[in-house]
Amino acid sequence: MMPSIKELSREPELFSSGHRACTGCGEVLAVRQVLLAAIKPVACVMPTGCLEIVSTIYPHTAWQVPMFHSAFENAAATISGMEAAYRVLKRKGKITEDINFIAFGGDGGTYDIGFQALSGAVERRHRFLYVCLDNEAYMNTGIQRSSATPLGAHTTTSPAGKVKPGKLEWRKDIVEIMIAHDIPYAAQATVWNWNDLANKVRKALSINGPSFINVLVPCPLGWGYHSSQTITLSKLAVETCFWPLYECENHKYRLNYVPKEKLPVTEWLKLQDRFRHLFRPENKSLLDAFQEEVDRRWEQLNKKVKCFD
Ligand SMILES: Cc1ncc(C[n+]2csc(CCOP(=O)(O)OP(=O)(O)O)c2C)c(N)n1
Ligand code: SF4
Repeated sequence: MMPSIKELSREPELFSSGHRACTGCGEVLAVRQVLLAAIKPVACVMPTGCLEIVSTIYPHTAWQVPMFHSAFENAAATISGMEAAYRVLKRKGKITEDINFIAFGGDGGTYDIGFQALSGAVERRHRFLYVCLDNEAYMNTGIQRSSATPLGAHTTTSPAGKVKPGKLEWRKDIVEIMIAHDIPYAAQATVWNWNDLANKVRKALSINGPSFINVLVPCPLGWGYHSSQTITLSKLAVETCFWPLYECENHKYRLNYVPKEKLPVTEWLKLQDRFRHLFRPENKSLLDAFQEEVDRRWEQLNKKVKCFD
């Protein structure tokens, strides 16, 4: 069932080149990987955000599958409506194909503004996969903090300077919140480990109900790094345990990758301009707090894996 690279290499690219994303954009890599792995046919929804702006500049489109652009706040409500209409048409025999529904939302459109639509759609048990493209800020409108932005990050609405040392709060744990909805499948992935992401997409789409995958998508512009380092940064997020690769399937947690040696989180932070100020002596306590929180969450996740085994 799980796709090999040989199998994926034979699949057509359903998100075509010629879009206008920055070089090294993690969002675009994630969409390509998800669409390659998905069982076709698929129909997609995408709210406002970088992905929409770079992929659908009229009269062009990078989407080679049906894609509905929803408002910022209602991607999950839109895909619920599409899925409900599909079920009715299928029951009446007007559609015979099995169609998979996928929504792609940025972290702003998922953790914050589209959250109530997502919560409602999951509670109603629509059959769809929601992929959050988490670049940890509202990138499209100029890098504002979202509830996915990590502690200490410099953004235009949490600027690091004399008044504040960047964002003062830790990020919201959206995967846990989805698990608390009793969702049958929720997972965390990156663009570095394509195999893991492809497996998760296949698994999510095989489930008769809602599923959620949170994909870390580095953003060269918003994070402040060279565009050649997108994969390095998504790998370091995992190797430092800032972004563990795990899934929760029917209440059972599973770690999909355990780093051979857990690297200090500074290895990930030091490559990004948004965290540069944390390395000044006066911000050492914030850097320590960051590491402590990563350690605490990693230990807690490991306990959940054991306890729900
Ligand atoms: C209700 C509403 N509020 C604000 C906006 C303006 N807006 C458009 S895109 C965007 C940021 C999107 O951020 P995110 O969802 O994280 O996606 P990213 O651009 O980072 O991929 C904002 C605030 C809007 N279109 N609709
Ligand atoms: S700003 Fe970031 S998310 Fe937006 S297109 Fe550029 S790299 Fe991608």
